[in-house]
Amino acid sequence: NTLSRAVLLVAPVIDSLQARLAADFPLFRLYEQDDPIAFLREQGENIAAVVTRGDVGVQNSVLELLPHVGLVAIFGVGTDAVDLDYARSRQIAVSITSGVLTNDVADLAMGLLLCGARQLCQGDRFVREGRWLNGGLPLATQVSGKRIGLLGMGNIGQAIARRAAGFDMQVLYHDRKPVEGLGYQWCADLHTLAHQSDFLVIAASGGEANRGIIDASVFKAMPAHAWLINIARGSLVDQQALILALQNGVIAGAGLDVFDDEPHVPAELVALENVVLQPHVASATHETRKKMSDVVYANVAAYFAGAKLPGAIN
Ligand code: 8YV
Repeated sequence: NTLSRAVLLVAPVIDSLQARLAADFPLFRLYEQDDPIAFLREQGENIAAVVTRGDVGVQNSVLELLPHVGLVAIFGVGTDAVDLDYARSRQIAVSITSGVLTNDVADLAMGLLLCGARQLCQGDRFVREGRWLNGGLPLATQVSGKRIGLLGMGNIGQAIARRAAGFDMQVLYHDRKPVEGLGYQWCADLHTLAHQSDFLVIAASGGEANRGIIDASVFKAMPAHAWLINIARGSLVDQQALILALQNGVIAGAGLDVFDDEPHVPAELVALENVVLQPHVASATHETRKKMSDVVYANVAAYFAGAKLPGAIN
């Protein structure tokens, strides 16, 4: 029965991956259904694997209607939108695309940091709007030699730290415990890190445990000249507190690739000159999205072949 090999795509992923999956498996697209619940009630028992994105995940209410599902393959590394305890209780494997997007995400973190501190977007607008003819751009903030504080020292945090070292930056970090074999200075608590950072960069996982940990008290601990960079998840930041901190000069600026309620970005953030905004694109390069697709496909194929999953996390 071929339908027992059906794959459910919860949210759109890159076309080439959809085409590959559709060529080899019956593929259902949940996001195209007018009535997703009615669709799941009808087709749910045929679905053996779910493919979704890191930023979307899959709700338990969907998994509950898939009695035979055994895999959730995530296009991305974030597992915050999947209830891992529930998946474990149902013996549903969860796979991610670890490793392949690390460099791109670290590149974008440095890009946001440089763009913010060196006013690259302002400079671009300044030239395009013909304002150069009437004088120069206000002075920017130096990056080289400054202190970068990383919240999270996993693969992505370490890749950012290596890049920052190339800018002669002093690297500090906070994580649950010091990461062995790294020469960077570990701070036992987030507020100490915030206090000592010229650039505070969030490279930690989302999820309930970290929800809103970058709050008003953290902004208060940061120096007034400091920048916040977030390439992780919007949920880690109290977005309203960030807006207030930016409006009131509590911190100097922010470079953000992720938000609370994507793709909605509050008008208050859009109105601020000292904010650099990106539409969640840290892993969005041709090269990396191709590798992510290959990993997702490999996990789905391995699952149906009864083989070991290359990206399993549980
Ligand atoms: C992607 C991500 O943007 O890895 C993640 O968790 O958030 C990103 O790589 C997303 O999963 C795909 O759109």
